[in-house]
Amino acid sequence: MSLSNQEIAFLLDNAAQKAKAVAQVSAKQSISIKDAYAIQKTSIEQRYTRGEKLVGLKLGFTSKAKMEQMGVHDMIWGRLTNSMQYKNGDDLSLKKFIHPRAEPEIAFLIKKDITKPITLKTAPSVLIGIAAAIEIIDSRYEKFKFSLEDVIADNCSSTGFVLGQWYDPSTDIADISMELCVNDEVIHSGSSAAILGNPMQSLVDAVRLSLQYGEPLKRGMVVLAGAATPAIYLKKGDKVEARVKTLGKVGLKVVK
Ligand code: OOG
Ligand code: MG
Repeated sequence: MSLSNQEIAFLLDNAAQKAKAVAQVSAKQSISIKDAYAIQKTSIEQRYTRGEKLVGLKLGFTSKAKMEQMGVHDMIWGRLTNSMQYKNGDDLSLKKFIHPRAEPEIAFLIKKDITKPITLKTAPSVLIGIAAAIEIIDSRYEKFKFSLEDVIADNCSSTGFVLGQWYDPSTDIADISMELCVNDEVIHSGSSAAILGNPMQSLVDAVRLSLQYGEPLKRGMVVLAGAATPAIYLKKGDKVEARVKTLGKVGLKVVK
């Protein structure tokens, strides 16, 4: 028997809350992209009923490196809530997660409520700042395996993020080096240009999607551009850091 969208939404929310993986939904029943976004919405609404607040959006699969690592082919978007945010340098306890991974990102801080599409040229005018970031992703599916529809329903694996210092929106981020380091060793490196040719394009797309889905970006919200490199699994004792040229460093310490 197939599950309703609401049942899938509750299943995924529960899996996240209990840090216990569930079977891939698409292995048993087919869901459309439209269903998947509806499931994500219902699942995140469960968080709102527990007092969490929407604080931004994330884009995923905006680089070839990420699409290849996860075997999917299209850009996706998910929601960020206040409970997902860590402070730079915080401890990250493995207990809260199933099989967490980290990836280096670029974040944008929105200056005004955005009611119409923007372009690469006008993008900096809607921003307060740009920062280096790390996203923590933790698929609620066993073995971190999913279809595009599965991962959309699962809020695009989003589970945490940490932001570095904000820099001026005019900072040139089109082609800057991005490194993911563990205990000061560079594990993955790439260029921000791997993100849609320019991570600013992620912001343009985030605005387009937010308008399309009727949840426009508001002043104070954060947008994560999507990773330029593959993600890495986290282990106890790891000091994980993103180092982004001109945007500095941001990191977390992984504890039990
Ligand atoms: C899905 C999330 C992808 C990114 O930056 O591309 C993503 C996943 O890899 O589990 O966040
Ligand atoms: Mg990401």
